[in-house]
Amino acid sequence: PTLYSIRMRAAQGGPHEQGGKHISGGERLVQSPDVNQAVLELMDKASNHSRGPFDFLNLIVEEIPWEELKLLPPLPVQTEQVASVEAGRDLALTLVGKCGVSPAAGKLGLQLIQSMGHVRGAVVLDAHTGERLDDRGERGVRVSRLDWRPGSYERWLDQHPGLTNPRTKEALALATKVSAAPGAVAELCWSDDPDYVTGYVAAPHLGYCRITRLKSPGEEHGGRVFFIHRSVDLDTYLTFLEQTPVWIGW
Ligand code: PML
Repeated sequence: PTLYSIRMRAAQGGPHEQGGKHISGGERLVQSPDVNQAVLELMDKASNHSRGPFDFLNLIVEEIPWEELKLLPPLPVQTEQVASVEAGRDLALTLVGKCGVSPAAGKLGLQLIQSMGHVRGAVVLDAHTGERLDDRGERGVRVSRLDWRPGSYERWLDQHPGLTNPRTKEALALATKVSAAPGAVAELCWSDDPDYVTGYVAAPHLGYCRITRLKSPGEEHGGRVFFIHRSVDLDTYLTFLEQTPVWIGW
């Protein structure tokens, strides 16, 4: 079979480039017999999004050489129950700190996500100073060309029966790729979905640490921050996130 990357992004008010508001995005990496099904699932994802309806949808299907594909096992997962948003954010700061993010950079990361509108992608920050390092502006950095290896998510779910939410499926795959990037220090994320308040900190040695409250219900701000070592070559880092095809699994 042939390997294909499928990317979807949907907006309202025209294409993103012409000021349309971002509604939904999705990434798949599947073999030729599964392309139709994956396209349908991405269309469903865009159509059922709470921010919808969209009036513009962009879909790209492109062949990927098999020899470029990397296989990464998913990060280990744990869930920390916290009693309040404050406790959740304090814990997030402590965790990113353990991974090598300075207190100042950690606080900047929290503030940034707290103020993010409907940014499509992530923001890359220097783990030491908190300075923004990517040049992607409003658009942010989009992690692309990743998916679970066929059968692996089902195996993972057998071992984690409580974690059936599709958000966890997607976020764990993404965080696993982000943690494997050269220079990665830690990632901090919570959703911009006003009904979903669980977020996470992920990092190479920490794993994927879910935190049950990182924002208040009804809050529409959310997004992702990637903390990295300043010494890493930014082009190498971004090329890995945007271009290197990765299957999550075994
Ligand atoms: C989790 O439940 O594992 C956290 C998922 C965060 C999802 C972020 C998003 O979908 O925007």
